[in-house]
Amino acid sequence: MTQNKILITGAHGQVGSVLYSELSKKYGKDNIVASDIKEMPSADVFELLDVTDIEAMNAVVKKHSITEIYHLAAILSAKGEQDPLWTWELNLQGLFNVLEASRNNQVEKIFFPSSIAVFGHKSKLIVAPQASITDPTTVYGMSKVAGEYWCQYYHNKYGLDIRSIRYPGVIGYQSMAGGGTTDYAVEIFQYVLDKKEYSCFLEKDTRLPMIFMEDAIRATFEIMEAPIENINIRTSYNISGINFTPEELVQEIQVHHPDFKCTYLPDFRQQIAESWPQKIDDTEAMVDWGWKPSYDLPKMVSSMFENLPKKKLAPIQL
Ligand code: AKB
Repeated sequence: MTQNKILITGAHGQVGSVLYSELSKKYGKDNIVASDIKEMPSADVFELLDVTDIEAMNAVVKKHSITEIYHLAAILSAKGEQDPLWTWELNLQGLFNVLEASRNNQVEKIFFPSSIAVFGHKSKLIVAPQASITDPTTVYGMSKVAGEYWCQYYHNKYGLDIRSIRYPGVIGYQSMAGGGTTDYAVEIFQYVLDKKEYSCFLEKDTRLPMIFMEDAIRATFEIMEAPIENINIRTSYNISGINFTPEELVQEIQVHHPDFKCTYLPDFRQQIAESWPQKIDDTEAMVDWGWKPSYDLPKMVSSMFENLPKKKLAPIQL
């Protein structure tokens, strides 16, 4: 059996950076090629890579004889609204380049993260089913819906083994979120530790699906390691972790820090959040590849406080 050589795009980002360290533990640092448009001193093998540049993408895949790609490079929902055309270009051209470089260089497996941003007002927003109307309100969501179908198309037409998850908002102590609508649930913890009041950009009763980083990474590994015959959905699987409102999160934080205060000053992200589901139905992921979340809200908040003080969150700029 040949050793996997894994390329991560967007390795500097919130999820990419944690995937980098977890994949390094699993396969050895020498076998993981981190790439981003910003240097990453913690990576042993690093490539400065603009995913919209097909020649550069092909060159990196060839140079390292890449067998798997985790394509994390993307502009998220809130940031994406500041420059819709560039968001579309980066998110879609970046994906096309990954798909083409994979097809032309015998890459065996690809991971493409989709998002709860694929849903919209016409979707069932109390609990979004797997097979749902998708009518996204953001260019990020539009790029993820289109991306899901392109992944399915490359699987059907060229046999590429692309696997995908619709991530809820990801919350972790390892890295700062950047550019998303669910970011409040990460940022708030740094304010607690700095003993500062937090002004939340969503209304206190806006319920959204979220997932703790450990669960998100485990789900990613589980879908990537599942036998190929178990992957029945080639667009993207719903996965569910927790769901809560800002007010419920604040109440749980106050169990640990009773003096913590939060005010609510909704901005444009409120409209985006209102177009997303409150919960998502992940029955297919459970049935097909055994998905099961392990963190509820109290366990997640406790873990954040156990781990955060050791490491101040370094803000990530897009
Ligand atoms: C965002 O808020 O844009 C992301 C996501 C849910 O995909 N965290």
